[in-house]
Amino acid sequence: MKKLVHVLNGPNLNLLGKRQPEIYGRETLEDVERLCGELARTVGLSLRFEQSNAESGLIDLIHEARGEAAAIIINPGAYSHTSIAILDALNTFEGPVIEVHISNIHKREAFRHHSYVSLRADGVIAGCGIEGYQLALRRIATLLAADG
Ligand code: CA2
Repeated sequence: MKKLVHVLNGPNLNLLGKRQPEIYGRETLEDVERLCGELARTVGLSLRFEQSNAESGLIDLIHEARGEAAAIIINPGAYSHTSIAILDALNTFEGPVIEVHISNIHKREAFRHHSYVSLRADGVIAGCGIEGYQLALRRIATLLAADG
């Protein structure tokens, strides 16, 4: 039975590839899902790929992951910088968590430099474009393989 990884995306990421390509690139969230799906097959993992524009929606998805996922990859969008509630939800999840940011948040406005989610994340990837999701999935595959 393949282990399941939840890939969760926060607010406005449904617009990926449709606005601000100079920051976020030209690929869409559907492209990200396809690329992650291909890599998941290669490394022997199953994926559930989700996006929510709502803080409560992301929290509900994290709660669902508690019951079914071995690991979470999350790009919480702007909630990274504001949401203690999402941090609290992630703290109830027992498996590995990798935080992804498409842009390099440390090269941007000061308010993006801090992430509450990083207090829980086992790894953080920023500034690698959408490739960051694949890097995160590779890291998850390593961590889950080590876990047995
Ligand atoms: O770099 C990232 O992945 C971010 O998590 C993206 C968030 C931003 O608030 C974080 O500081 C960094 C914004 C997501 C908005 O996504 C869009 C994508 C395309 C067009 C417009 C928005």
